[in-house]
Amino acid sequence: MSLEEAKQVAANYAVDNFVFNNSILGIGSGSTVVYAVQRLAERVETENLKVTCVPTSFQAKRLITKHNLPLGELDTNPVIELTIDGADEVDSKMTLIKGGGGCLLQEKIIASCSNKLIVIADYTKDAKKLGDRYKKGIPIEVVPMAYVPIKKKIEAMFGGKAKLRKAIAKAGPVVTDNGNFILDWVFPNTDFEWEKVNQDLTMIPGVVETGLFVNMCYKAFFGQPEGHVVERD
Ligand code: DER
Repeated sequence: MSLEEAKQVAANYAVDNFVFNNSILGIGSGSTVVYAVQRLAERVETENLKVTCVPTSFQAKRLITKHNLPLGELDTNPVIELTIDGADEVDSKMTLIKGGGGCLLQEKIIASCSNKLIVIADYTKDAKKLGDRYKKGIPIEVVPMAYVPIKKKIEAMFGGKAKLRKAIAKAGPVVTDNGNFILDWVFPNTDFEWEKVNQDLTMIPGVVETGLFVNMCYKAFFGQPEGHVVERD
């Protein structure tokens, strides 16, 4: 089974087993969630399922409207039953690294307004320790005017290297949906207490949010090469 098929089997499992009629859903960002929205659209079509979908990014909003799913927003739907989202890595304590797609701020806001956050991913995201598999570092969204002092503070406080995320199809840095920059902090191989690290990082003036999701994930589903799904919680 390919990685894409592994993503799809995880996405289908989550949508088929955790999405119920009249749900307010948070829709995450990235490539795995695309399969979840496709499956959701199939269920709406075949079962006349009633759902409202609250996006976590420009990409998620486009995905929802592309599939003619009812679009919601936090103003009118401040409490979300279930958010389905991807992740860059999940450790043994269910701490997530998110933000590989640059959408971590709205993803974390929506996750914080959700009764349950379910992560869907392929088997390469399942790790014992953060950093075992995902080597690009923890994404940290920062106010552009402060990215250099923030970078220096992070490196002084925790070691490693915090790199400004460069755009591919544009000269200069990636600019998020919220108009900010992203520093990818490649951290040293240390047994960090991630809840404390997350708190310390967010206390740095100019840090908007981190891609560390601590104690936020209800369950994670990993599609396997053999075609089945492994569930962790
Ligand atoms: O940016 C994000 O947080 C995405 O959810 C990312 O972590 C997962 O993206 P993928 O499904 O394309 O691997």
